[in-house]
Amino acid sequence: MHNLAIDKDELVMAMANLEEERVLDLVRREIEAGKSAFSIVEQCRRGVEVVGKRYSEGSYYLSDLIMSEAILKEVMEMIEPYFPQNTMETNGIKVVMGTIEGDIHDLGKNIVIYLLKSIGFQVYDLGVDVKPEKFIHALKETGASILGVCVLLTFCIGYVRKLVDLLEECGLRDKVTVVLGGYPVDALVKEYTGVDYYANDAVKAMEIFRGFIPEEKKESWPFRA
Ligand code: B12
Repeated sequence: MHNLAIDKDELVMAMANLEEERVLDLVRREIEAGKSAFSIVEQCRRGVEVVGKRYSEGSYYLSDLIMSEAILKEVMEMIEPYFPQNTMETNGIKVVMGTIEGDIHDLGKNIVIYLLKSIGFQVYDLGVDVKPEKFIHALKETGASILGVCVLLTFCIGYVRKLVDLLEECGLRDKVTVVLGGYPVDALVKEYTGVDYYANDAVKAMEIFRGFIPEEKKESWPFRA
């Protein structure tokens, strides 16, 4: 008999090996087995992380990075309907979000934006390659109190620091909470850039944003690992 149980890392490895059909089949099976969209996206992220490692070791090429992007986009299309929708009222907390200057990676940022919008956060997406000045302008225009910044290229981390310095200069630093996300972000990067929080996966990202909603609503937060 066909065994429906999926090995814990099968999806991660199929993604890492860029086996498009297999990834989509496994995702379909995970959905049928009632796995959360949230855990599926995390497995795919881990697979794509391996793609990145193989690229930096020289065994994968740029075309393989592009392939991983295409597969991840297909997966997102498949699982989007299975994310919690409108399960809570977050009072439209405003968030300005964008990928920092010099960097065009946006898959992870778009996943976070999707999750936040689905539960009522009001997100202003500035897109990719966003200059620090443009973030400041958007914060002033919208009055948002949360700034989400995505960075994947290590040589762009300096621009994040520039952004935080600029917030200080404009007198906005105390009014805005800065959340940094992306693959290379860790405690050292947090310290260097001066941001308030950091997340390099969707689980951590959602934990941070849960902290921004009123205490009495925290129980109904829908995103758990
Ligand atoms: C797919 C990919 C691409 C795609 C990007 C497509 C797109 N639309 O984003 C393409 C092919 C275009 C690309 C291009 C390049 N890439 Co690239 N890419 C990747 C790869 C394999 C995966 C990134 C990804 O989408 N991961 C999946 C998502 C879901 O994960 P994530 O981004 O980490 O996001 C999660 C969390 O970090 C967090 N998060 C993300 N953003 C935010 C924001 C907030 C506010 C919060 C709270 C949380 C949060 O939540 C997300 C959900 O889980 C990475 C490898 C890696 N390990 O990251 C390399 C990688 C980032 N790329 C790399 C490089 C070098 C490049 C290029 C320079 C290659 C080249 N020679 O041209 C160009 C850069 C172009 C540019 N100026 O930006 C290097 C960077 C190395 C370094 N030290 O800086 C990496 C690490 C690969 C490697 N190991 O060498 N790339």
